[in-house]
Amino acid sequence: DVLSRLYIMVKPDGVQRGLVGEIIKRFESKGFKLIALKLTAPGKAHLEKHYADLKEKKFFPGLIEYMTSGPVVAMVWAGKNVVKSGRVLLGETNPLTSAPGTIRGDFAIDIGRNICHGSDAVESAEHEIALWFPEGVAQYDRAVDAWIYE
Ligand code: DAT
Ligand code: MG
Repeated sequence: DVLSRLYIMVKPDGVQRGLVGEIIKRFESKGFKLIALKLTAPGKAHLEKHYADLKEKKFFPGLIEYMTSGPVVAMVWAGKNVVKSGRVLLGETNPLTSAPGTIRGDFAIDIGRNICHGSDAVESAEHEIALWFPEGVAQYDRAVDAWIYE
């Protein structure tokens, strides 16, 4: 993992429930660097691409319907081990087994309303970043990095 990039998406329920700031805050406070951010409402075809590996699952149609029910907030975070670390911040797929202190553990109940997406590996993250940010991401230095990384 080491220096990598992570695709995070506040799902329609997270946006509706006013949890965008809360989710951004957790990644910001941790020390990760925000390199892309947008509110967007893509159609069915785009979300079917995003969740292509789940298209045989019985919950797939419901998942796509939910994901197209309102705008999402798409973002890219960069940092050391950001994929592994991001999955920890997010919690388990099922909020029921997500520890308190995690995003899903603190703010969600149902698996089909788990408020936030996070890439599960470095390769899928890069694939998702290309899908959601074809325009590219920002590149900038942060003076504070010297106080986050040894
Ligand atoms: P994650 O979002 O933790 O990476 P995933 O990639 O396996 O989990 O699934 C994507 C989303 O699909 C997940 O956030 C919620 C939904 N989902 C997964 N398993 C499900 C299930 N058994 N029933 C209903 N929805 C499910
Ligand atoms: Mg996944």
